[in-house]
Amino acid sequence: MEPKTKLTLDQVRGLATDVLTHSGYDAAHAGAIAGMLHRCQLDDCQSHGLFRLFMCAATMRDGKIDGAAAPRIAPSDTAIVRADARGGMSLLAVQAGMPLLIEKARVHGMAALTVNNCFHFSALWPEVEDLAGAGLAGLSMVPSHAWVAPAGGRRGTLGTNPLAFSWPRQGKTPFTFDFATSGFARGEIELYKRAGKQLPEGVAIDRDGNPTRDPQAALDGAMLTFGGHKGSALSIMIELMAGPLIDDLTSKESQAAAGADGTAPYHGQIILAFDPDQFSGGKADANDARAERLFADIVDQGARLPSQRRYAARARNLARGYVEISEGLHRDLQTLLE
Ligand code: NDP
Ligand code: PYC
Repeated sequence: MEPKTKLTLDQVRGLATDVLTHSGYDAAHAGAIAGMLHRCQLDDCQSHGLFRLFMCAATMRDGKIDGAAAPRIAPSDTAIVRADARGGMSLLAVQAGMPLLIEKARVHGMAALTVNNCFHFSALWPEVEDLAGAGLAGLSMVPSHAWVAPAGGRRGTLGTNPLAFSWPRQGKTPFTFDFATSGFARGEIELYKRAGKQLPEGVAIDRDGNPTRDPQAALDGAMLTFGGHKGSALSIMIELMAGPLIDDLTSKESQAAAGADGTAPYHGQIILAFDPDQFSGGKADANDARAERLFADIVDQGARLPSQRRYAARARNLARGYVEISEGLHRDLQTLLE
């Protein structure tokens, strides 16, 4: 067991803000990124919590990102909200577009927020969870970099391409899932490497196309999709929906356009919002009860709902007022302040 460092929630936000400001992000971007890292760390999402500060700092050092980019929302009469991140990190553009996305979903029944020209490093669940908080079902996806081989292939073509979904529940935390369509997120492989641990079988192949459990060989070779051809097809869908559909880059194109290894991918994002009341013809309450019966049938047999671990971690960390990260990670993060 790695030794742990305890950080209060204020210390998490403070450390993130200090590193981001020191790296060259303006106050608005630093605040948005620190807020995202704080939410992830609060829920013990280690691969996309404070650990992501290395990627944020490396992206700024690389010189392609605009750390002060002010997003623009294009005027629109349709159900599509188009946000241009203008070469900055995605989060401010998402924040700028969210209120209009929610408004349009309530008017039209469904709406989409597209974000173009953004660097992207983050988890997707906070954004769809916020939609559920507004009473909407939410779906979001992004490509990343071409680290993942398609089923039957041996070469990185697809991204780790996360898919996140959230469903609002009355008086309860929403049903939410958020996962990479690769067997492991790249961030998770990096954490295995830091901890000196071997990967499980089936996550990656090495440069020669042989199965490997060695994290470095996996990073140098190609990652594999989860669920064979099924995860591969979902990953291709994400390439299309958050790439050509919205006039933005695929993972392979992002890799060519973005900076050096370790920097954030550069591409687009799509977030879809659905209004249950409009879709059900005004019968959201009755259908809500049916959804609850579905959830009950799952948990009654001892299975857990996705996000149950996260919500439990959030409640525990809020109650005790601190989170834990590995001592080595905490030490290494200090170097970003030098
Ligand atoms: P995980 O494998 O950690 O978790 C996937 C999902 O499955 C979570 O919602 C999790 O809920 C749920 N889950 C896990 N175990 C069970 C179980 N036994 N029963 C039911 N549900 C379960 O996610 P990944 O490592 O694939 O992804 C981690 C993060 O990385 C995501 O937030 C993703 O957005 C981010 N990411 C971002 C990328 C980017 O380009 N920006 C690229 C790839 C990933 P719980 O959390 O409660 O355990
Ligand atoms: O963990 O695969 C990943 C990832 C890519 C970009 C941000 N996170």
